[in-house]
Amino acid sequence: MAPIYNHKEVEKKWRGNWEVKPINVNDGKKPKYYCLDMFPYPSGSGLHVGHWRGYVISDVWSRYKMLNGYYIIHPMGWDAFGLPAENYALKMGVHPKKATAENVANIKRQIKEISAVYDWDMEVNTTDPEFYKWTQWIFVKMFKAGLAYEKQMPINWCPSCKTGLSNEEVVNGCCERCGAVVTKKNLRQWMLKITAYADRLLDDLDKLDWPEKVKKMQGDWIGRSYGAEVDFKVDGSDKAITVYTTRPDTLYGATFIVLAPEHAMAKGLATDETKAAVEEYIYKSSTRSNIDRMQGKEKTGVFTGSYAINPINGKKTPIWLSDYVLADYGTGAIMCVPAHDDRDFEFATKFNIPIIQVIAKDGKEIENMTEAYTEAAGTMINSGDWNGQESAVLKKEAPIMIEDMGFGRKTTNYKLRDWVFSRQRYWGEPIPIVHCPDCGCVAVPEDQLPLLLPDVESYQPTGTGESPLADIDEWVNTTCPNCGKPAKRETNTMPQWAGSSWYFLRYIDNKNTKELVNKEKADALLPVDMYIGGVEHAVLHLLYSRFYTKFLNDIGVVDFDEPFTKLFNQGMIGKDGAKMSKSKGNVVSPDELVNDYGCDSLRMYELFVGPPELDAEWDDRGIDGVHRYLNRFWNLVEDNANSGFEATKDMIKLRNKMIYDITTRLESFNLNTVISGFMEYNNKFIELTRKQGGIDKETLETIVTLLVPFAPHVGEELWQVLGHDESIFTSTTWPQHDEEAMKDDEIEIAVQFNGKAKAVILLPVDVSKEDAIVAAKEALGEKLVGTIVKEIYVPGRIINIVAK
Ligand code: ANZ
Ligand code: ZN
Repeated sequence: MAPIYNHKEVEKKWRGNWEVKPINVNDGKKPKYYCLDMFPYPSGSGLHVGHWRGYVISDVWSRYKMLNGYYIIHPMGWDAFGLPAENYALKMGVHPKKATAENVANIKRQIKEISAVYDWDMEVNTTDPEFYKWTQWIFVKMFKAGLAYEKQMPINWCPSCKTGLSNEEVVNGCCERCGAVVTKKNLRQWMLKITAYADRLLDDLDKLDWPEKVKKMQGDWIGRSYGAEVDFKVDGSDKAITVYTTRPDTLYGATFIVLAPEHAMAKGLATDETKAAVEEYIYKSSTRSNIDRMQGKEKTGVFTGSYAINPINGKKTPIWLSDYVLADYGTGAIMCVPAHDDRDFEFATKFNIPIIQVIAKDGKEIENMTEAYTEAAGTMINSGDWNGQESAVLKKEAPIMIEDMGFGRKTTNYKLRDWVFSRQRYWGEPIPIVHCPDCGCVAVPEDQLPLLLPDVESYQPTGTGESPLADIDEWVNTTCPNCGKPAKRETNTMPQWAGSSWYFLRYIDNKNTKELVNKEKADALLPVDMYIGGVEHAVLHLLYSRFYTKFLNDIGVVDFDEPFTKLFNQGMIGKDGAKMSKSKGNVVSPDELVNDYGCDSLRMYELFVGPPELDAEWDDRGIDGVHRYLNRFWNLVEDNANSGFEATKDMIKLRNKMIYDITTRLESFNLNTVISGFMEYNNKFIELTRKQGGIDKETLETIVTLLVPFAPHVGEELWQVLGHDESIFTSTTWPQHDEEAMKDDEIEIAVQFNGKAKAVILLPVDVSKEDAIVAAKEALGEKLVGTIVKEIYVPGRIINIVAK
């Protein structure tokens, strides 16, 4: 009697074996394959079954690539600086350093339960000085390249986290981390000039094998638009207002001008009569949050009392202020064309401003406009010399015409803003800058990095706009690296994204004290071939990483300019209809499931719950089915391992079909159907084995190999049962299917009578038309009535007999 499947024994044994003899070794001959997980931040709540999902997907993929002859780079590390770690530490009342170390140890233990082939020699931790030395080094390089600069500006401020935030960190007007409503605060900031890379970040999306959805999100975020700036002279003054428009073709329809309340000219346009109202409006807008302004139900605004001259026809147009115009986009001023823009239409209707239609669908003017005509298609009307032109054509030509006429110029605009890079918090990389009264901002010399984060007693955020570091006099007071005079250190720290923007480069050379990464190693092992993680990073982390990589490419650190060739976003696991999270109390811990069913069963069940790219609802009960399957598979192999049975044609056929099906599903990431495929094929093998009295060893070896990326412990154990001493990963390769052997001798063919399906018959693959018709008629029997007028045979598919 063969031994029964005992997951605890098997898993313990193979984990031990893999430690002693690693299965993924770089012999310098194999091609590399870099499969990367988005590294976790070590939170205190630990891993749940939702976290497992992504790690299982990446491990299955890594092991599959190993069996395809690759040396796998499959590292893991900790994104441990920043708000999440610090907020947790504050809540628990422990120093972030201590909390982080504890959490890392805990999560590492939990991750090891997955039995992924991580190379722990490559581990990195963003809070390790040897790591953040290079995070600071990149900043210094950017500073020297003019890409890191100081600026006093109103920035997004989270009153709960008591820190500034980047635009990307503000989601629907709220803090991405804690959900508090974000306000504005005027602060001195460090900025990174990501806008200098806007075009490359946009254009290079084309070369990425990423989900279209994510590429679109990045594209929209960068938001390049082509249009024109048009100068409107202010009536009775020598000043002009420059507006930005993507629709210069509608210039004849511009019946008013609107400035953002923050616009530098806003106050000055007021007349004696309007002064009070204008100032009140400006003040009121400054107290409204951006989200309020964007989503405000009704348009508000105030007439300044001044007029501008539309340069194309010399008409006087009133100048208004309204907060639906954003101060920091375009020029902060717009020309309003109510006939063809929804917001302008609403505004004009509310304030009784004339509406002039300039684009007409079939050349016909709309009698009673009840809404804006927003399509760009149509011919120009009410537009002087432009009448009769196609608006779509004019839209492209107008910027140049305006340039020629001398009142504007062609321009490109981006939604992307420079990156607010400083945080007024303790738990981050100190920004390596010294402020000298004589020399200004001076970078800490590269050979003095890392600039260590000092230990402090009080790391609570101050809320004053200063980081807690500002309180440590002996740290703040230093000398200027340039002139040696007394100077002060920068006390802001970097945002949590600083380390994660480049960590994937460091894994492969994590102990290098001289360089960020050795050039030869980088050439051999980078970039990342497959990146797996959640879709929540579609803009933030992925955009920042692309920016950093392009910069490091520009300064010669790496010779590629895109970090992640392929991207896969796994869906989230939910429970009771909600995202799994500790605060919702719906967390399912893997611990008990691993104990009861084993790691292999849980790995397979994680994939079985649904298409990996979609969200899925967790139900513990399903794991039982996977576990039963593994037991049946185990018994099939154990019972027949040494039977000495010869391969039969049927068995070879079934084996090849399985290779084909599993491989194609795996290649297209249909991982849930891989698991259901295992179950279906297993039943077929059991049935056929019963029928023919046994199963041959090559078939057993094949099906064990197909399973091993998914259930590595069971796979390894059964490989040994089949008589192998070496690990399956080092002693075999992924099976290839044989097209010929897969072919069926007989195929199912549908029989139709007068086009209606009547029967299905089994015929030899190479049956002649005559024989097929004879068989079909036989199958139809009494259903065949009338005089036959046509006999159609579509080889291998359908026979249709037509009668009258
Ligand atoms: C005239 C016009 C006529 C416009 C029309 C649109 C339709 P994107 O694609 O987003 O670049 N705009 C310009 N600056 C703005 C600001 N700071 N705040 C709010 N809106 C602003 O859109 C550019 C269009 O949005 C511009 O073209 C401008 O309105 C508006 F039938 O100008 B348009
Ligand atoms: Zn100095």
